Parts: sequence; structure tokens; C-alpha cells
Amino acid sequence: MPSSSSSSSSCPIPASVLARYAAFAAARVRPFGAGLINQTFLVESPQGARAVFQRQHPSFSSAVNTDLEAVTEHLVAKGMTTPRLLRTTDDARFVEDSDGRIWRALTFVQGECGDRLTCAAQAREAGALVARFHAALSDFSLSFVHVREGVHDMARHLATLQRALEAHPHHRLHAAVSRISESLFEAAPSLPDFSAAPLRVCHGDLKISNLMFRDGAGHCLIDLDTVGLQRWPFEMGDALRSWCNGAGEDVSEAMLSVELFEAAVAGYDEANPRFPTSEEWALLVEGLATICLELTSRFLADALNEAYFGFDSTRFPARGEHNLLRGQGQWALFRDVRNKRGELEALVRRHTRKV
Ligand code: GN1
Ligand code: MG
Repeated sequence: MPSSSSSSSSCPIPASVLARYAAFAAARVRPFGAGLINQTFLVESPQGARAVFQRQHPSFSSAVNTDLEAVTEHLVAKGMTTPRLLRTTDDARFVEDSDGRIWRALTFVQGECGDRLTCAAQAREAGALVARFHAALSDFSLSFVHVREGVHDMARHLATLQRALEAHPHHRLHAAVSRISESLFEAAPSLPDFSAAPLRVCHGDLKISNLMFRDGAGHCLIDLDTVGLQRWPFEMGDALRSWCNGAGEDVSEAMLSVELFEAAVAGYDEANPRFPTSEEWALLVEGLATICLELTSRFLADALNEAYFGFDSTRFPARGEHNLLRGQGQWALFRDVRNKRGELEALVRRHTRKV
């Protein structure tokens, strides 16, 4: 676990940022969570009040905080537990530091997050929690200020990988990335067209570490920067590629657990019988395969570009090595999902009611 540090000169949050939140001006700060994009810290005031501070990744605009505040207010009105945006003492939604980096604060929610599911009962809880989240946001009618274009645009991700291969011919990992990429480019055209699936308000990043549990029950979703309109088979495909992969993201060999998949699907359907439609359910397994391929592509591109995903410097010499391993893992998962496709689609039909 990361060690704690006090708010001295070594404090990772600039004093000018903390000063804008009166209760936390003299707080203790320590690294928190497992996100790969934003930097996250747990902040504790001398009086024992706690909040989560995040430094946003530069690829997210500060406008994301307007959406975050509106979405979390809607969730609270529906009786859902959620972290909420904390405004500064002078009522701003975020703070820009002297280097132009954006910081924001969120309320702290007590609960447990992990990097894998432990059993079918927990997978059922996970499915039900996300179904309740989707149902609660189904009548969220404000338009999103921050829109991420092309998130699941496979052609775009493949082009990024192709460009990375061309831009770094002498990279130490080029041969390894290129080997998988060849098979990946061959497999991509076999994926279906998802454009007929409707857009729904989705979380956008349902990997397991973004779900919080409490006493074994699904408690709340965190990491709400990516909430926006999305196609449901991509949303749930992203969830299931993470939830049903017991090996996690840091191994080269990963497999999809049919048992966890079945429990998650059943849990979702039980908690939200209103949607999705049977057409969307029918696209779920191919949505799952698509996200595995998309992530393979994103991780492999970053194995060469070494610019985006965070990495563990205690286990890997550089960002490239960690991302190559992640890419290999998602590629193994893609192949396993494709092998199990018939079995998984039969389970979806068995467990879901027709809408
Ligand atoms: C990133 O935000 P974070 O670290 O939970 C990424 C997701 C990937 C995930 C893989 C905004 O998630 O798309 O699925 O890593 N988020 C963004 O671990 O790129
Ligand atoms: Mg995220």
C-alpha cells in the first residue's frame, strides 16, 4: 500500500488547492484507489473529516465537473449512494493550480473496492447495482457538457495502433506488439455493427474497481467522469470483460468465467426488468468481445506510445512493459470469449426476459 504523507512541502496536492477548501486547508494527504488515468488522494482534516481529491488527467476538460455534479444530484434524488462533488469555499466546482492542472474534491464514501470478484453471489450483486444505476439515470434529461467522441469507435482505435506501429519502428517492444496486432487486425472485421442499439445514459467505465461493496452488497459506483450516452452492449461488455476475468488486468493469460458471467446477467435482469431490449441482450456477448479487442488495441498502442495509461513502477521497468502485458491479457480474453460465444449467448437467452 502507498505510504501516507503529511501536507508538508512533499504534499502532492498544492497548498493553493487545499486552501480553497476551508475544512481541508491543513489536511493529511495520501494516495488512494487504483485508477489508471486521474491521480487520486484521500484527504483527512485535523477534525477527522475526509474527502477524495483528484487531479484530472489533461485529456479531460474541467467541464466534466458540471456533468459530475448534475449526475450525482440526480442519483441522490433517486435514493442512490454516490460520491458527490464538493464545491470550494468560494463555490467553484474545481480549482486550477499554477501549472494549469485541474483539481476537484469529492465526498468520501465508506466501502470496499477490489480488483476482482470473489464469487457468483458478488457477481449477482454487481449486476444488480449497475442495473439500479442505469434505471436511476434513465430519466436524466440534461445534456452532457463534456462529450467524449469515438470512445468505442473500433476503426479509430485500430488506426491509433497502426500509427503507433509506424511511428516507433525501433521501439524495444515493437516485435511483440506487432505479432499480436497482426491477428488483431484480422479478427476486427468479424465484429458486428452496433449502431442500431439505442443510446442510453451509461457509466462508461464499469471495471470492477469502480464498483463499491459494503457487507457483501453492491453499494455504489465511483469514477463518474465517463458517464454519458453510450450503447448498452458496450457498457455491459466493458463491465463483464473486467468482472468475469478472475486473473485481472496484469497477466498475459486471462479467461472468462462462465459462472460469474451467468450470475452477473441474472442479477442485472432481476434488478432492472424494464430494459434493455432483447435485441440489446442479443448483442451483449459480441459487445464483450469488442471491448476486449478495443482494450487490446489501446494497451498495445500505449505499449509503444508510452503516454496514457498509468503503470506500476515497482513491477515494470517502464510504461511500455506494463501495457504490453495488459494488451496480451485482453487479447487472451478476446480469444476465450470468442471460443465460448455459443455457450454465453445461450445463457443470456435463458436468464433474460424478453422486452
Ligand atoms: C481506464 O479511469 P480508469 O483508470 O478507471 C480507462 C478505461 C479502461 C481502464 C482499464 C478514461 O480506467 O477506459 O477500461 O483504464 N479510462 C479512460 O483499466 O481511458
Ligand atoms: Mg475511469
